[in-house]
Amino acid sequence: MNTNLNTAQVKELLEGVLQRHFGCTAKEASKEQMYKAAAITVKNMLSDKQSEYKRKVNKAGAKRVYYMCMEFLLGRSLKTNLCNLGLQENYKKALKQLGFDLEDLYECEPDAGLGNGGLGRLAACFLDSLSSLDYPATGFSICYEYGLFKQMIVDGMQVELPDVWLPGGEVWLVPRTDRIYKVRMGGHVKENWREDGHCEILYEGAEEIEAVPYDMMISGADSSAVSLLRLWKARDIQNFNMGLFNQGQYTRALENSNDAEVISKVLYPSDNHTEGKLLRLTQQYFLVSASIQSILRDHMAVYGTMDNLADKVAIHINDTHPALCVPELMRILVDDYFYPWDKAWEMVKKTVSYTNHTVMPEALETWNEDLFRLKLPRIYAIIREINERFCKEAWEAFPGNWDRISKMSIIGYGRVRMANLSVVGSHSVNGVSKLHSDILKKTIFKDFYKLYPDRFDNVTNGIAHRRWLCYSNPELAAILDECIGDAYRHSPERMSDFAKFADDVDVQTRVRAVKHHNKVAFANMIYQKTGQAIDTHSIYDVQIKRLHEYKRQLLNALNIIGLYLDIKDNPNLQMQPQTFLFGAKAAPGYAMAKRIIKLLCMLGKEIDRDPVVREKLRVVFLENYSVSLAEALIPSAEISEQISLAGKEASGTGCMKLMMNGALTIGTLDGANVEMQAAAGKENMFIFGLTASEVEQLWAEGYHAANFYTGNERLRRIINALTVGFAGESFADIANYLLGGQNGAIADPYMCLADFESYRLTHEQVVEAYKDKQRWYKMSIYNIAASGQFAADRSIEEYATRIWGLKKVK
Ligand code: 26W
Repeated sequence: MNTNLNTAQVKELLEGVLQRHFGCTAKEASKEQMYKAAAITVKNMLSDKQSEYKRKVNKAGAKRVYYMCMEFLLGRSLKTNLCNLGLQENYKKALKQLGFDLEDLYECEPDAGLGNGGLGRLAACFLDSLSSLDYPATGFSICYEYGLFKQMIVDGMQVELPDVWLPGGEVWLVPRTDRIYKVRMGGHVKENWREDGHCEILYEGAEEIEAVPYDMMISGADSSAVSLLRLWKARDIQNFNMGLFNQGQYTRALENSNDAEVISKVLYPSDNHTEGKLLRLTQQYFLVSASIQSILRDHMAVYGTMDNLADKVAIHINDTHPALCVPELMRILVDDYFYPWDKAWEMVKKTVSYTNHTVMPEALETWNEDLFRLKLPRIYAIIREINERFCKEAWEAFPGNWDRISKMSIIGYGRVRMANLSVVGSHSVNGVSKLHSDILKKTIFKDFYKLYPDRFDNVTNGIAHRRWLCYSNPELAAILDECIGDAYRHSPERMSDFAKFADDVDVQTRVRAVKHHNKVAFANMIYQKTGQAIDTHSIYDVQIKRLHEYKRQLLNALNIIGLYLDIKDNPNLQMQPQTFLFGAKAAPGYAMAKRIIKLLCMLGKEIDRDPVVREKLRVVFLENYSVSLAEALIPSAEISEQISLAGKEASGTGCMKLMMNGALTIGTLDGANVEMQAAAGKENMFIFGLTASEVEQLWAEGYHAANFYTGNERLRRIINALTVGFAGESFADIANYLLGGQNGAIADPYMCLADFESYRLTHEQVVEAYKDKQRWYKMSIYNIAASGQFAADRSIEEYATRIWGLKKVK
């Protein structure tokens, strides 16, 4: 299908879809119907384009990458697709003629929130780049009926509501009932040695579940490629009682049919924390088994042999969640295609690669061995075999070193360790920032690094710069277009040319005017939605990310309390008005995270009640932080808070989005901040606090949080104020958490108190710098110019060349 449509053709398409799908004319259509009609026209174009691209890839015999991930945090699609296809203007005009405003239609689309945070959003940004750079790619995930919960704040408390995204979101999905696979779980396996020398594996009493694919087309910007995102939905076949159904007892027949379908019901809402629940393991195997079957079927259809699998297929496991790809691929190669073990193992390792996204110990997945064996008996047997052979290899490398080998073993102390499985079964293991990749080699994968030094690599994360800059901040992008031309839209490294304009007062003034325009737009949006008023002349100081102790929203809160006390002490205090904006969801079972949300809300409430304070200081907790909210907020942000305890944040990607939109960063030397500072220049970022090695050292020496309390009067007052509380609620529990004294827990485990003074002083410098607008916007321009390095296009080129061995197909 032609994607060069003029306005009349767009109109005709829209009217046709309205008529066929909704039986109405444009005059009769509601906004929702028109949104759906627009989405359907785009989906159809992309489907055609995708088929055409697939033919080209097959003809070229090109290698493909399959990106396996339990999460894809896509957000909305209509705007990105129209922009990528260059159709936004013509759709706008056509819709206007039909009596609709395209911006209004964008608002009709629900976010596809099939992810928790960084990991899932990265996967979405990567598919965008893969399409834009003409690499053949497919993403695999689960078609959760409910994505990440909707957050409501009631009296300062987070309340979770189900995220019903499918009415409205389903228009992007193409059900492929011709590509259903069966996934087997439970039961027993038996071996049957046949006369031809092959061992047949028989499954007895196993449960069979159908995996039904729903495909989404992921467009690229002015490219030939369209990536496919295949989402699996579980369908029960066994428990559905056909007998009853035929007898007309519909409801009874349906009663049992939900068992297996819970697999794709809901996304687990915890980030960086495993719960070890059997359903989660079931989800993981369901995703892996259906996807590997789909990959191999398509491969056979094109090549008719598995022998060249590793030359034509790259399978990437995004964190350990899809690590069962390794034994599942072994299973099919050995059991179904009768490859000898060693040959199959070489193929698997050559095919699979793995990215680690966190070093938080509570995020490392391990499964109870007995549970695992019962649920996945064949996979368990295969992992045993992999492990036995691996331990022999390790023994040869480290003879007699039991201790080391038992740490590296895939099964140990009654647990199946997914990280070890991932390292052993991949040819490449990478971290997501320089610092993180170094930490991996020094800590959790130290022994593996000794054994396989060449296997370890780094690919620093990146973001979809077209979505996060060009499409969500078009005014800023227009300044770049004018100053340096628009080549950066496809070659983000070209953004560095913008540095030449850092001292140009006219450009500074324009960047400032755009920032102000975006601040006003955001304030208006929030006012309309919630009635909360934001002072557009205050500085927008933004911390947006999942709520986690290590990310230290609490450190930010402590500093705000200090400022609050200052104003209470001296109501005439002259200061730059500051608005602290927070967006964060807490995992539903994460008590401390929920308390910190409450603290931020109550602090905001107390300040709001005080007419003197609220002129100078505001705390706004934005409900239900999501991709769409981020797209509206980030263009307006002035200060970016990246204040995790050094060594904990693997990379961070919000930091990159904020930098690219001209915010200045206050941060620790953690994750990608380290490389951001190197790129933008020391003088253009505000770095504070302990470094990762200082943190290690302080732990080793013994960290005594209470010493910081007794030694710092300001901190003492702040923590005492926590105990007294805000808006009628005491936060003595948080004071205790910081100072220890309860149940022998470590006091202040993320060292907020150790970093407090350095944070406070640096924050003062940031606000001081804001006074000099010329200096501020010079720094801002340097940051924007340096941010091209953090585009996902750069990350994907690195993966494609160094790890996956892909070639572009144009
Ligand atoms: C099993 C529970 C669980 C769920 C999610 C464990 C771990 C995760 C993710 C790996 C957590 C995550 O999203 N990590 C983030 O990944 C981003 C993309 O690489 C990084 O930028 C963030 O620093 C990292 O926290």
